Amino acid sequence: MHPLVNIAVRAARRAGNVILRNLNRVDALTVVEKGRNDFVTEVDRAAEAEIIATVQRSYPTHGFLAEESGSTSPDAEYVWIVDPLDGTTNFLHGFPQFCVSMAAQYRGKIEHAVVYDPWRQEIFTASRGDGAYLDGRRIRVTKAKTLEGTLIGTGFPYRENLHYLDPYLAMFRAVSMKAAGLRRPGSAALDLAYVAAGRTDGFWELGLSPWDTAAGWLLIQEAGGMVGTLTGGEYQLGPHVVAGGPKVYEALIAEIAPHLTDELRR
Ligand code: 2AM
Ligand code: CA
Repeated sequence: MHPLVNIAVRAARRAGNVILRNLNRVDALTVVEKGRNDFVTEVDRAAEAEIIATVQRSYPTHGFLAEESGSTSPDAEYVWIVDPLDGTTNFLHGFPQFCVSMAAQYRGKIEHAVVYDPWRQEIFTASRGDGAYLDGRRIRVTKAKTLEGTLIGTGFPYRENLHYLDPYLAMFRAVSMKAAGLRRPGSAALDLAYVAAGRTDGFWELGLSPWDTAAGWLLIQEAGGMVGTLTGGEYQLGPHVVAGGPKVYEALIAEIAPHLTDELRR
């Protein structure tokens, strides 16, 4: 395992421990809505601080792009793209589907990825050119040739992405006519890791952030899959993402493309 991945695994496990420790406290706080939201921010921040401190202890010059603290030393050779708690809504409800996501960029290119599911204690890792792994065992995307019989992950638009709901529902209708099933687990980084592991055949979602997709992107590429834009263009950490094994990826683009608005095409 590459030394950077080793450190990232350590950091992600520590963040995961922060998250799990606080999961019990969420139950006690379900009464006050505002309190709950503040509390999540607190957990996010604590997990993120743990990650940054762990990486910086070994690599003091590395920069970060993290969901809570934003961008620090963006011009550093190595920049970590970090989501300390992906699946916040799930976490808040005690719905056990959330993760820690970390990707290491070297001169702008993602080279290493770690996604950690603290509930199941599953660790997904990848380094460019070295394959993708789940708990140290090699993983691969599925070999499905068409959407028939496939299980496809997705995410519904919400909050500031609600204006995508109509085109999204048209895509949803088209894909559900062909696939065996659709799932909306609620943690994009983990959803992408599941594509890499062959647990789902493909995935698409609109309106994501770089820290939701950076690690999953490399995991899927190293697992033999494809990640791209809604028009099948090269993915560059933009908000809309389609992913899958090569054939399923193409099939998803074919179902999605007819429903794109001008905004979604960009
Ligand atoms: P989060 O839990 O870290 O917020 C669920 O659809 C996925 O979308 C999750 O990975 C979630 O990450 C992400 N997400 C939630 N709110 C978002 C927003 N306003 N913009 C972009 N992504 C969001
Ligand atoms: Ca996220």
